Amino acid sequence: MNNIILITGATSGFGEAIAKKFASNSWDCIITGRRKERLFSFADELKNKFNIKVLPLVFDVQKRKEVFDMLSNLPEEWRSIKVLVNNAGLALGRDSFENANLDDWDTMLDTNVKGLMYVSKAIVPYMIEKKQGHIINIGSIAGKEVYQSGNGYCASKFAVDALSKSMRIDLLQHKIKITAIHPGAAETEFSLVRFKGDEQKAAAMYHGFVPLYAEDIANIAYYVATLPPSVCINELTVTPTAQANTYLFHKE
Ligand code: NDP
Ligand code: 8X3
Repeated sequence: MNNIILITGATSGFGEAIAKKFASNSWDCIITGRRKERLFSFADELKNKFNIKVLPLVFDVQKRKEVFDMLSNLPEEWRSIKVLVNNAGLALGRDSFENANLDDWDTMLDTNVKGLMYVSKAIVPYMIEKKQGHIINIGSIAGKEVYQSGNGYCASKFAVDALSKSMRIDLLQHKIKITAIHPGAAETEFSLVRFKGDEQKAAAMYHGFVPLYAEDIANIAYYVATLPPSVCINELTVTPTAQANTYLFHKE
């Protein structure tokens, strides 16, 4: 029987790359996202290319009922989830505190924090029952140090850092590993979403240096997930070589 991984937010960026990485190593994948067409065609691609089983589930991690309706009663053959990657998330806007949009704050906190909590709460019972499990939370360097006009996004990712530490303590007795991966600047759809479709603004984020790519994070996720059962990487912060912290880049 293949190992099973569940990845939230697998319709683009890190989530998509993580699914490909694990699928190419014969893991069966539960993949989620809101964009149904993309998710289903990606599921077909994974099945055809890697000859694995894929369960695509369309739901919004912000919606508590949807999360539990989808995940609480998984078919028996999908319940032995070995790895959960809490990846679905976003930034919206980059405005100074006094100008920030309240709806953007709500969406970021509901998605990045409450969504991660709901999904984890729905999946942990399967892990407890099987006495195995590894939860990988995708945080951010923005959850380790703040930056100008990062207010709501930074708060949401600091919460992911806190939750990762808290889950590690509470779930220790169940032998569930918790790893937080905190990436720096990575070229995905992230900035396009943050700047609400403004392609020029999004592209400008990555001018003058080589950013991280989704595959870099996928390789790291695969490495931490395939260490011996007795070894857990608690957290790691990974940046492009050209990035020293949240605001200092060496651009050429
Ligand atoms: P992308 O925008 O490429 O991917 C985000 C994914 O999250 C999509 O699959 C999207 O799917 C999903 N998603 C967003 N909101 C929801 C929701 N409400 N319900 C379900 N799924 C949702 O960005 P990244 O791959 O870069 O981002 C992935 C994670 O990495 C995020 O948590 C982000 O904060 C974090 N991160 C990104 C960095 C970067 O520089 N790119 C750096 C550090 C951390 P869909 O729209 O189909 O629902
Ligand atoms: C994404 C990285 O620095 O743009 O989490 O916030 S940053």
